Amino acid sequence: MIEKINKTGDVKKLNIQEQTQLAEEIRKYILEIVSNNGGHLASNLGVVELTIALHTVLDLPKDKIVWDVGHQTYVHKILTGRKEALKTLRKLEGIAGFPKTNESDTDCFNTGHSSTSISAALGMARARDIKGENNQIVAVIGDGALTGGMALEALNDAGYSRTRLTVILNDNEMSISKNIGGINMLLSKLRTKRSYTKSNISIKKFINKIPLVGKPFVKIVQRVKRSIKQLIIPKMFFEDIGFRYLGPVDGHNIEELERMLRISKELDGPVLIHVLTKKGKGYKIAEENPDRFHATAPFDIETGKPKYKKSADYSKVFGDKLIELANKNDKIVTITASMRDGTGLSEFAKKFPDRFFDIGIAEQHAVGLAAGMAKEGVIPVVPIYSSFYQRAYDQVIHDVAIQNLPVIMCVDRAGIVGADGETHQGTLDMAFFRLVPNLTIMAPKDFKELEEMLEFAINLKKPVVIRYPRGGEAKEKFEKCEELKLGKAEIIKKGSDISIIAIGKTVARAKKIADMLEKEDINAEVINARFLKPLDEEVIKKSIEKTKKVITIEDGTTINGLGTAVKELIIKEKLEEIDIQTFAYPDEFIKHGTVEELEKIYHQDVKSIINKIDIEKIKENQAIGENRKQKVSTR
Ligand SMILES: Cc1ncc(C[n+]2csc(CCOP(=O)(O)OP(=O)(O)O)c2C)c(N)n1
Repeated sequence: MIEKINKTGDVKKLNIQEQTQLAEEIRKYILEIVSNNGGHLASNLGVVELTIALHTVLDLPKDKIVWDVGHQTYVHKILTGRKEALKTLRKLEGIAGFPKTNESDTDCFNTGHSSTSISAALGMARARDIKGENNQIVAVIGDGALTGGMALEALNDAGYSRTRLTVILNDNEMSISKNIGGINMLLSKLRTKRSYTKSNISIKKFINKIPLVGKPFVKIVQRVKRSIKQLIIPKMFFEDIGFRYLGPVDGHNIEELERMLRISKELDGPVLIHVLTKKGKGYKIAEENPDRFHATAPFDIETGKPKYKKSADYSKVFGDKLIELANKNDKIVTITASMRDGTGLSEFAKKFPDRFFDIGIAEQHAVGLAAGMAKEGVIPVVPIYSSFYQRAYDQVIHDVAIQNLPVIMCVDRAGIVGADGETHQGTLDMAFFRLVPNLTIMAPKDFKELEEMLEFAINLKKPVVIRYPRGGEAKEKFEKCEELKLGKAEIIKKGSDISIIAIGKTVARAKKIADMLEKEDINAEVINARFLKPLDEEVIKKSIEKTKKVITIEDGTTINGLGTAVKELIIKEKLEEIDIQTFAYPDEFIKHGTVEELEKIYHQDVKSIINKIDIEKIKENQAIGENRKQKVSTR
């Protein structure tokens, strides 16, 4: 059947049996690709039938599907003319792992972060109504994403406004790990009920039989109707806030799904279809380990084992050190916004279940909650990926920084993350955190320094940001390490020809560049800034005054990072005749590719940086310096 799927709409030509067979073939196809390229497996295997049904009932691109998070769109991509191209999934210049409007007109809205789909779909529905058009707008959102504040804000607005819109709640009981929280409790009650469309019809029949005599009786009947509904569907949350609730429906039964979608098409106002799916469906190993196969590196299909050995990474070092510190200090707690494993907290969660809080995909709440805890003397450590910290910016400012509360904000996946692309790159955090008064901002050059920074942050009793990258530490080893002091940089290597100032993972690059320059008889001074804020102005100024030539290297944006801070220092201190080059990512969104590929493309790798250093000029300056020295000594 998959041979017959070449362009948008081809799936409509298949009957239910053929579509059922297609579902199995698509599963195999996706399994093959993800086992080679890595990617989001379990969520995609779970939505095969749902996506087939959506594409059968809707007319894309006239009708629109907004996919929440967007990690589950591989099936959608196969059904919209990208079957062959999907083999390049997540590769540089290949198909993106998330919806991209520039990839296909059937990708109506870019996503990557959670809980945005209902707002965007409602916006499109309102625009449709303003323009007087009549197309279908559908948001597909998971039960995990429904725990995010933005989704709840949108439900509130959509239900009240009565705008025509379909929300498909793809309920697989999982976020990345098991879904938890009050919304999940509500859904678990609904999951076990008979399909509401069936019971709804019998309620109607029953009520229609009651004779209506006078106004008071109408009120009584309405109340009776409501309480009968409450009896049959215990928590009519969605109906109560203005949605028509349909379901629950078996998300692996294409016929049933198509029937529900057709019903929803006929209804006016907002409709929510509750679809029950299984994460990892059809691949037993993923069904049994849906969290491990949520997002996976390349793996062997037979065994499910990763193809390449994973080495220690910053998240694990962070998690292990946190356990060590928590053993000594029972005030330390940690909060995750649904990223227990990704942020290295699995062991902590097992060891200290009462001091571990998974609060759903709710970064704003995570930081607000931490602020409350810190106010009352508990020490909250909040690891969140860099790009997801964007969500909690106001909480960092309003709840934490203004009150100078000691919350330790650990920014995981800082810098370039690679294959997940522009929505997930962590290049902006230094720029946006640097703006915030009262924050101390640090970045470690290696694992050991991360451990030291974490301990230091816990003792500092102030709001602290520690940013560290995805993956492992660089190959460069640093023998000795200066003691960590607030606002103090570390001089890794003394030199007189050029100052190389770096922060975080780029310190290793700075060291390598200095080693290479040494071969050209250029003596570089290498400074590990350690603190973006407060910057060690004293050490940096002294070095720049000596060398007159400085380069900065950072895995952030050119705007408002280390390079900017050093330039500001040069201006403030009126340092004259300084030649400065800053290496950082340009003012643009960085697409997907491997970290190494992107570093090369954006000229951030060692070779590109060396190529941009004017070695001849440094040698000229050396010669001038030598002449001056000689003149002084002969005088
Ligand atoms: C703001 C934000 N925080 C965290 C994530 C990481 N993340 C990606 S998918 C996911 C779980 C989504 O669960 P659900 O919506 O139920 O979809 P499923 O994968 O189960 O189909 C999380 C936490 C994200 N994409 N965006």
